[in-house]
Amino acid sequence: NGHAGAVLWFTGLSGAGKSTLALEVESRLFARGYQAYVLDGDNIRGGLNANLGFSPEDRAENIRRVGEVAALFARAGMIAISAFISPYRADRDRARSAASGSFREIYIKADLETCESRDPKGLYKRARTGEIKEFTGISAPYEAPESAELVVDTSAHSIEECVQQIVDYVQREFAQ
Ligand code: GGZ
Repeated sequence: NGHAGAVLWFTGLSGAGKSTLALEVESRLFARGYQAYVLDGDNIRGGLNANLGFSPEDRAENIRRVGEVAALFARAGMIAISAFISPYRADRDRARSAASGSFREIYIKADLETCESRDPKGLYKRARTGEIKEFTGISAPYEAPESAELVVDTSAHSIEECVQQIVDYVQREFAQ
């Protein structure tokens, strides 16, 4: 484990590709000898953050806890890959402060129309009818990053191209 610890903080809309890219980047990095681990809704919202929903306050608390956990992973020498919408700039900035110098914000960018047309779980449809309230991009805000270290556009590039872009970036920033 010759590399320094780091936090790769993915942010983007539901359906932008955060989890897909995070899991693929994790396995590519692992194959190159990095210790990488994905934090996402699947392993955080079911357990540590099971008491939180999607109000602005709960999202802030969700991101605060994830930011602290990701910082601990980095201090343990790992590459933590966080894949949450994290819609509020102030919450992302707080996560950055928690991890200090090892934090890199990666904007997984896709326009709302693209995300809504993908709609893999039918959530946008349910948000449009009002069945799901406070849905990011429809009835809740998303504050796009203004100075992300890396922007990956999944509506313009294939998954494979996006994965490669991120892995190349990590190898440049956090050499073995
Ligand atoms: C946004 C929601 C909502 C609402 C449920 N708004 O695409 P998904 O389904 O699989 O991932 C989304 C996930 C968002 O959770 P996060 O922890 O990443 O959000 S945040 O960072 O804002 O705390 C989506 C699903 O949960 N989901 N309700 N109202 N996404």
